[in-house]
Amino acid sequence: MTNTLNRRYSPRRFFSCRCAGIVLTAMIVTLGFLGSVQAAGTSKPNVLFIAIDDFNDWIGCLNSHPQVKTPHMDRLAKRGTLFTNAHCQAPLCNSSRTSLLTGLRPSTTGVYSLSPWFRTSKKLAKHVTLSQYFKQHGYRTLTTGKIWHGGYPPKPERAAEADEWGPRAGVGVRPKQKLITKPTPGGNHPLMDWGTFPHRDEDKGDWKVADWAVAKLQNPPKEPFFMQVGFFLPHVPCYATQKWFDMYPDDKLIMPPVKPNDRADVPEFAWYLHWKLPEPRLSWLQRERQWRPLVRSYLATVSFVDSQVGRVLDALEESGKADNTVIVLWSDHGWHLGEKGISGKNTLWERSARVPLMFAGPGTARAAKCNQPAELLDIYPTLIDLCGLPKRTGLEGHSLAPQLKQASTKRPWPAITTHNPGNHGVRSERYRYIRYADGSQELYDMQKDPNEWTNLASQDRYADIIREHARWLPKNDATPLPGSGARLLVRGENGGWIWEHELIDPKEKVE
Ligand SMILES: [Ca+2]
Ligand SMILES: [Ca+2]
Repeated sequence: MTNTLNRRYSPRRFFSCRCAGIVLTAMIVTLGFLGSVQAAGTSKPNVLFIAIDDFNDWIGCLNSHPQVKTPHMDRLAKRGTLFTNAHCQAPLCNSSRTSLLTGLRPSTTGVYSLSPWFRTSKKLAKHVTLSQYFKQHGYRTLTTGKIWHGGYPPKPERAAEADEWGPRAGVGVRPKQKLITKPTPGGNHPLMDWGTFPHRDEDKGDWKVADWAVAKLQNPPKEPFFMQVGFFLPHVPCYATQKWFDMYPDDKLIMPPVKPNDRADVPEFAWYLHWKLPEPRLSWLQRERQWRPLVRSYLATVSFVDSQVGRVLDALEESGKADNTVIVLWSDHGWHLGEKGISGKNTLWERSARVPLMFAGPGTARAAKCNQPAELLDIYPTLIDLCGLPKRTGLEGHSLAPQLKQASTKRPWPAITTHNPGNHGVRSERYRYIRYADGSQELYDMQKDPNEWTNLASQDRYADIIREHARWLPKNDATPLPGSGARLLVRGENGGWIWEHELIDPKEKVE
């Protein structure tokens, strides 16, 4: 035995083993060094960041509408991880996007309404946004379509936010007159329109946005890229060509479940969050026989925008860069199509807050579904992690990298949605709790009551659950930034409530 040992570990053999070990160690160190050099250079994953506007959870992979057809987004979900319980931080374009792109809650930024541009705030003038952070770490930043809201950033400030700017968001070709002949409530807003409109798909704003992204992917920059592609549909006006409507025959259309008098157990204050809007309420849609056409048009434009996502995904595949590109797809908030008696957003219910959110590419498990609560706010720190950039302090979201590796990993935080100071929805795995600025509240058991038909907040036996959710409410509600206006709701000096700078008359009839 001893001999055998001695033979095996003779000084000569030991020496040669040691030599090999040293060579091996040196090789590992060298390779490691090369690896870190590469990580600092071209081998960093690219990012394809796809935003969709006003897109609720009617996406095939979430099974929220039995008829919706979104084959391209569904295939992306299969390539990566889908978050089935993801929520926006604000049910409105400007506030939601500002939150996601700054990594800060609306209750921190004071951006609650459709204005202002957040950089008008002294505190945020130098705040490093998501794309700026990537630029600081060697990325080429490209952006097209609707990423920020409306005309933001103002033209002179664009170069500071991204290196290359493609076409801005737009409806594209439009009919000479609105297709809906009866004026819509609240001033017959030109965007409040929908229907089959004969034109070429190529003439749509979203087609042009996809075109630009495809061209860039065919000829990508030398540096790793951070490419933002923002689609406008299914935001109103929901125009699509006949072929998209043919996917949803009118006589077979399944309408969303709506309960009569659903708002009987909802605080009156909830109306104040969407007090006067251009989006018609259900009563008008029913009276004018526009409910079905709106639902059908929404579905048709969802399928059209899905096809544009497909064009961009195909271009990424063809570029050969798909395996080294992190893809994230999200929507800025949901949209009601009759539920709770309204159309549009501006609510703290699931229909307004829940959004599609999925990641694919390096660092993400394939064909995975995560039902932990997630926030759009999490996108910023998640992308930092997936791309190996240095961690950033001061962000209010939490990286979803652990859930992307293992979808069942608990995320110990609920998802919080805020609409104007003091109004918050807290979504846990099971419940949605809502607290309004006047102190009124709602609680829904989302497992037993996914349509949020029964408000449990007044039942004593839920007091502990309410307390548990209420402790997550943001502690400070930032004062709205100067220049806030459209969709702003604040308390007046004399105790009344002020909607868009006008005192609400509580006696005014809501229908
Ligand atoms: Ca939006
Ligand atoms: Ca109800």
